[in-house]
Amino acid sequence: MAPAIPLPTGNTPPPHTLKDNTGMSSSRRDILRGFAGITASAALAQTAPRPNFLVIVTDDQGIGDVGCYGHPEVRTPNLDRLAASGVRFTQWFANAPVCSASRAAIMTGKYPDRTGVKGALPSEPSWDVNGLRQGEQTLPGLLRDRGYGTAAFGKWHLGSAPASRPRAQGFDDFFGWYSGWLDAYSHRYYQLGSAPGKIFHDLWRNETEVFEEPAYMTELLGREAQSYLAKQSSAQPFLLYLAFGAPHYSMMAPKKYLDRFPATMDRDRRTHLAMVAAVDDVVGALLDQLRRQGLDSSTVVYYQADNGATREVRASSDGKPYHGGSNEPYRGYKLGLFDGGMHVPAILRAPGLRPGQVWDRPLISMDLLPTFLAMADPAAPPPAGIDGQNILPVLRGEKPEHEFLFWSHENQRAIRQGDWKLILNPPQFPGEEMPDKAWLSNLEDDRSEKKNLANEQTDRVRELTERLRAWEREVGLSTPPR
Ligand SMILES: [Ca+2]
Repeated sequence: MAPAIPLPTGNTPPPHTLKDNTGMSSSRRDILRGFAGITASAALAQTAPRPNFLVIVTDDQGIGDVGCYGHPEVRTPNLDRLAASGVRFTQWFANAPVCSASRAAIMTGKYPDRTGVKGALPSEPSWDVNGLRQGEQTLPGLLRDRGYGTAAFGKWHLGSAPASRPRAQGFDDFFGWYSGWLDAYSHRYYQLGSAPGKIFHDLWRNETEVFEEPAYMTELLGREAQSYLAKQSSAQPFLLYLAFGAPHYSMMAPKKYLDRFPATMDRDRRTHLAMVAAVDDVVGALLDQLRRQGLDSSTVVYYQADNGATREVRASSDGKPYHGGSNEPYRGYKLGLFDGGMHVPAILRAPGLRPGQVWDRPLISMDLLPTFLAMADPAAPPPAGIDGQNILPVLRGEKPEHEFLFWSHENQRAIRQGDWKLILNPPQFPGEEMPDKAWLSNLEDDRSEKKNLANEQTDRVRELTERLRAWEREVGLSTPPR
């Protein structure tokens, strides 16, 4: 057994009441004790083979769209099983409230603004959209340098220009699409919204366009991922990055998944949950495949959503703001910097991590690259030029969490320090009043960001704003008008 890890001293937050995966209440102190079971990286180096990585990213799935986050109408038994065998994070943050920027942070370990990938990249049949830059240091590239086989399946959305494509960014194999979304059966991108008309086929194996018989996209990705895993052995470690296009529009699901939910359920909610159920079935098949291969104890499985559920009208079946996804209990949606936009579900199962734990302090997607690199190569120094940090010492209580976290989206800015969060130019969603231009919340007291404390805490607003301005300068962002 690993020795007990002492609790961090100093700026320790007060005990939080929360529930573990067995439904029993426990305190933060107990959770930290639970993390005494995390294997120290030095021990990993001596005793464990280099782990494989299965990284699963879903698209526009809210934290209220996963059963183990306390939403009983959702059917995700396999994600729930993953949580029971790993660590479920209740304050995991995407680095952006939208697809491309969020994925750029996963790939690079940096704030997206540093990578040049902002917001959602356009979808064009000219295959020349610039995304990740040539020479970018990426998670797959760093692992490939260390002898890993690397594959990306599913939605890329990090650029279709040759230098930005998966195989130029560290992946050996690619099966998927470059665009922001596809028709789930014909594998065609189609423009929705104010300027419809652009429709083109977008499915590729490496650099070659491939055509499939009509097949439900989530199941097609499951087929490819399972086939990839079936070829793996302990001879060479691998990274499989599996990015589902669900439950993003196009909102479609086969009958067998729809039939799991009552016909009386709201139409869009039912379709949304059916799409999630299809993803969950694939997750289950992959976990089973790892076990059959004898690879489950040597494979890190990580799951997160790229951003929160959306409110976009173009996702809905009735021409009204979409309501099929849920970010409850958080305020806001995709494209906004209230927590609902980027406070996402996330689960990590890893060798040495005690199963069935819940971590309730903030972590962020840009931490994945240094964390996985440390697992793969404990002797490697932290990569230069990144913003993320290895989370294992944080979980062991040896290192503090990030003192500050920052987000940008268009003219919105947000900063979090401890439980304080300031948003400048916060978003207005349909049916809500226009929020004040500076919105300060204490997330410990008000996790739904309902009450603006900016007028009561002017010094704090000024200090946090100064920090935000310094961060803008550091990552090369301009200061938007307010
Ligand atoms: Ca997304």
